[in-house]
Amino acid sequence: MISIQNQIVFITGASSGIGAACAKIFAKGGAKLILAARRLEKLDRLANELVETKSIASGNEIYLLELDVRDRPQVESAITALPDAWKSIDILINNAGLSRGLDKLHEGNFQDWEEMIDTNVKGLLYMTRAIVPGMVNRGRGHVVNIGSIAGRQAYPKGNVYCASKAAVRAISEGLKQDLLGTPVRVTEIEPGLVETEFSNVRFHGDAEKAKNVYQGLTPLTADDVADVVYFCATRAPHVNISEVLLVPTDQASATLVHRKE
Ligand code: NDP
Ligand code: 8X3
Repeated sequence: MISIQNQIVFITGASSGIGAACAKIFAKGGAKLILAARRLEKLDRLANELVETKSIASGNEIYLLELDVRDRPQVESAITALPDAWKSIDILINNAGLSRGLDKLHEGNFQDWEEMIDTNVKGLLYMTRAIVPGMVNRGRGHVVNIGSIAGRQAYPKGNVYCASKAAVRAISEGLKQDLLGTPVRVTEIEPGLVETEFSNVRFHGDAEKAKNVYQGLTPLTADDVADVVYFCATRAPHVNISEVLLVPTDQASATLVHRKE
């Protein structure tokens, strides 16, 4: 196991769910955190909590970025404008992502499609393109992409979300190949059902529908996923965990779950 102490960890989508849980576990390990999302007030609250709970030594160990990963010029200028002390990013966690809608493809909503593809695929690419060259030049780095079980197996009405996560899988594999010969590592984490704001966002704020997704089963928590991300990031430098599929015990595949009556 390697220490995460003083490593600079950039987490996209840190305002909620898996990203926020990653912030907490990496803070406890002594990392310096760059936390990015569109909702700056939620990042502020998380940063205060990390300082108050002494998970992090001081506010100086956290850098907050109001960032929409879909906006390429914004991504590029945010990375370029990082203060010198924050430029040498060691770990990039490409976590920002979302699903929108659960509709048959031929009845799908264009805006939902564009939001998913722009965030889950293009946003992840923009972040990777902006940060990985520095990792290659410095001869150290690790990219952790949050994919999904949905990237391995499509499910009814999941169509475009599943396609976006299949793209994350292919991009992760391609990046690993392209970085061969450098010390930069690439990991893709593919969770099954995790109870976060995910379903609430998918159903455009319909809390009842969101709750039903996890009805009768014990889903993963964001902390369960963050724990695995942390495990991957703390292996010895010669160890690259390329892919991890983690599901609740109540889930066997993207379409097969066990629910109590
Ligand atoms: P949440 O909705 O709780 O968190 C999503 C995060 O992504 C939020 O912090 C949100 O921040 C951020 N985000 C969304 N769009 C953008 C954007 N354009 N720019 C910057 N940040 C953005 O869901 P999860 O924690 O569950 O999701 C995290 C990742 O995990 C996603 O990639 C998701 O696809 C994946 N995943 C989730 C699973 C689940 O069952 N929950 C299972 C498998 C994978 P803000 O709105 O403030 O910008
Ligand atoms: C999130 C898991 O099965 O809801 O990627 O698509 S699922």
